[in-house]
Amino acid sequence: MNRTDLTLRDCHPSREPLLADLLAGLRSRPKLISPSYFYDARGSQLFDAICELPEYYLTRTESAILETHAADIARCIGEDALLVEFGSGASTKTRVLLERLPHLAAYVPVEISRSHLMDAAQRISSAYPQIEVLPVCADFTLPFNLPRPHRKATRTIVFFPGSTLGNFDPPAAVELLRLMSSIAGPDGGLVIGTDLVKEPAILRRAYNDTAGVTAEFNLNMLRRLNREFGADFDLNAFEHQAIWNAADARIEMHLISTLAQSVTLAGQRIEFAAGERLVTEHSHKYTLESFRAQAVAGGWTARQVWLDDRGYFAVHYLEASMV
Ligand code: AVJ
Repeated sequence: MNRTDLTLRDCHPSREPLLADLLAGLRSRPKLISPSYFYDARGSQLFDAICELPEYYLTRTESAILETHAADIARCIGEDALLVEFGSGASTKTRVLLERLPHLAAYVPVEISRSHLMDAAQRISSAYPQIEVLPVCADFTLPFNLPRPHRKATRTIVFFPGSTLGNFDPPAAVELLRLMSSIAGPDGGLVIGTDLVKEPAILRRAYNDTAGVTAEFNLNMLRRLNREFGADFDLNAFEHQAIWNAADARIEMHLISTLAQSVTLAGQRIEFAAGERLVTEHSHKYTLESFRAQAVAGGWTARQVWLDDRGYFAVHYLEASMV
């Protein structure tokens, strides 16, 4: 199959609401930027490098769980399903499931970065020629329509690995889980990865690596704002910080302004006090119970869970709740 055989469903949002959200965040207290801004081309590369760091156990641990339990997970998904991956990126983790699901009706990667999406869709489609690949370019936090596969699907399964749910504060996480349940429908299923609460030192290390890649990843957000929104952030005047907020069970990534300064973004002036923080990410950590409670609120019932030996990470299988 060549590239032109893949039809893209394009629901990419326009720039205007993005800019309005961005400015609103920079005017709030504390100042906030959505972690979705991390993932430009360089940010995506830095994130890939983070996944290889000795301190960053998440990716490695989740992949091992998926590999060890692939047969069980595939059994939960069932044959002839439509597999919809939210924030599919390079679709790396999906392969272990696709290996076990030769009868899948179709694989639908949903990804905001069009180039990442089309590259990955192309590679998956060459590696699994018997599986129909239907890429959707969309912001997965907003409703989008599923493409229709050639072969009728028995049910829809949402795949959301990576503990990306942790980037959403509880109300937004519940809203996203609801959106997933409305997309999956009444017989739908969800396979989702969640990072677990553990020894704070282990969590802090994972976001404060000695090689400084996470710091680079965090600061790269400012570089992106400079390039894409005509901002003038001085990257030398901000410092990476990652703290464990025990009360809210989350790692918070901040950029600390090392001095009083004013920054211009899209023609708007933004003042920073010395030591003021810009919050770039919340990464919530769950217990099995805290996740299940959130899932119930989002319209899902937990059916299965798989953990690694150390109990660092969980992959859950859930089914849409009866309403
Ligand atoms: C992709 C959201 C799961 O929260 O661990 C990695 C992103 N941030 N290092 C995470 C991230 C800093 C990551 N998620």
